[in-house]
Amino acid sequence: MKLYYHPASTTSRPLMLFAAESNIPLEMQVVDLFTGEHYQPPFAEGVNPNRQVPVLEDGDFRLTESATILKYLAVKTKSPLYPEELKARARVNERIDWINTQLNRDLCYGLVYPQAFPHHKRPTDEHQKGTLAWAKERAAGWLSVLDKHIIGGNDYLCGSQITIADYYGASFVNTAAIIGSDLSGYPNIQRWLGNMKKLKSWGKTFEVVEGFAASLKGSFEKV
Ligand SMILES: N[C@@H](CCC(=O)N[C@@H](CS)C(=O)NCC(=O)O)C(=O)O
Repeated sequence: MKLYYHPASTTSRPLMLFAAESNIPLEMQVVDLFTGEHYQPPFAEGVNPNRQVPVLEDGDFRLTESATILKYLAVKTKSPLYPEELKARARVNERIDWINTQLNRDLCYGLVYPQAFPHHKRPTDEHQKGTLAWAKERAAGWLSVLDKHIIGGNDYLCGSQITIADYYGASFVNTAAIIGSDLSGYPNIQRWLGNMKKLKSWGKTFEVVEGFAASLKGSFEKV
């Protein structure tokens, strides 16, 4: 199987981490988002007209959407990190959907990316300021739900056992570090991320995005 990805991509890192930790042999093909390779043929025309990573190819079967790819890899490898029991699996799916549709929209697309990536910056200062203010308030609300209700006293997003939802969520939540937030207002999230950072492949998976974050200058609106 071949994975098109970029290590600075939030949606690629859960797959990188899961494949590395689970010893899934993937042919790893970097698509250089920083030089716009994803806007050029053959990627843009042939591989993914959405012009985004990640993309998985399993023979002639091609799959986009990070959450779908993560579940596909987990099922294909019969991973214990994606429990088969109906309700346990539904809980994992619920967490992944929540991360992808709620937190991602306001924390990543609303607050972090417009400050970190020039092509996400809004066209005027007023527009940028309004976008950040809107997203900051909502991201704080989602983080509070995550901290108090989803994680609470648990070690992981679905209870005491690590699942693919943790692999997925950790990449998205950790984007706060790009804008210099240590999430100190959210002790349960900090503890959970601390658990995830103990995975042996965490350092290698996150080193590029950490380097990118360190290269950013200026002050940021933070959560
Ligand atoms: N819904 C897609 C979103 C993928 C996505 O947002 N990819 C970003 C990197 S994290 C990308 O390729 N961006 C290209 C760009 O911003 O030009 C998924 O979950 O796979």
